[in-house]
Amino acid sequence: MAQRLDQDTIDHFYRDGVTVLRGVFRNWVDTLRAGIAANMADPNPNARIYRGDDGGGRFFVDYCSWHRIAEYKQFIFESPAAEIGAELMQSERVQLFHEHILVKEAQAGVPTPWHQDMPYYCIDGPKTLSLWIPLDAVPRERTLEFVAGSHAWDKRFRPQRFNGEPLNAHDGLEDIPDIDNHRDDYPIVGWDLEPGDAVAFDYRTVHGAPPNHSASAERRAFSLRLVGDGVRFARHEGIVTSPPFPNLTLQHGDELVADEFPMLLENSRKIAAPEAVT
Ligand SMILES: O=C(O)CCC(=O)C(=O)O
Repeated sequence: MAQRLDQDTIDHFYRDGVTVLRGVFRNWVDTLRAGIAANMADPNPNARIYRGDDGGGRFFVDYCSWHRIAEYKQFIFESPAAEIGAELMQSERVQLFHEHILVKEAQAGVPTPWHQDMPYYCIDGPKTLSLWIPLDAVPRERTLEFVAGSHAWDKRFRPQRFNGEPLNAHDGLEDIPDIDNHRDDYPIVGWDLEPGDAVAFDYRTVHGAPPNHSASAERRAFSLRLVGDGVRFARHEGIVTSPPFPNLTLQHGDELVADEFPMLLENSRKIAAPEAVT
């Protein structure tokens, strides 16, 4: 398998827990835009819509639709995402965890609060990757931002819904620090992005995004969640996860073997979509 990423990019991902990949999904922008349009026309019952106090555009969030949205399935199984995942995670296996779409319509006055992804999830393990793919140009002032190096803090912060409600009232986790009021204390990074670029980050890296104050431009993003070698199912009694994956019968510590999480690549070999979902 030909190497797609240079060593500096891989080193950057390991050092900072985040890196930018320019143009890697340029040929998939139309497919993903069509998928998001289909998804927004037919959302899951648990899709969430957040609105700011000023009555501007919506912040639309949905996930786990890849088995019913043909364009998502095509992207997941046919794009170079799995190969890129193998290189960045330095992993023999790349498995789908899920996809997540995050659309901030023009004038959506809702920030994405600072958070880590890992504490929301029913998994644990060393090799994780989100590929956040913008489908509109995103200038620096409204891009997704990261605290460089926070993947190595050895912390798990309390997950909250994007309106600030905690996901679990009593999870024993600590609150995320007030980064917005102490921005100078943190190494915050973010990039101007073009459609089809991707920001690649570890599930432990702290990140957040400002509202979309543009008068007319949407900010559509497709976030692909991949996992690599050594990731296991993690169930904590009484704790709600997001996504919830209600049909899983896995036990805490099990390997992540379930139809929800198809293998995409193993030992450099790409795996086709399972028949049941093609
Ligand atoms: O798109 C956003 O505003 C947030 C994205 C995010 O938190 C994620 O992809 O994990």
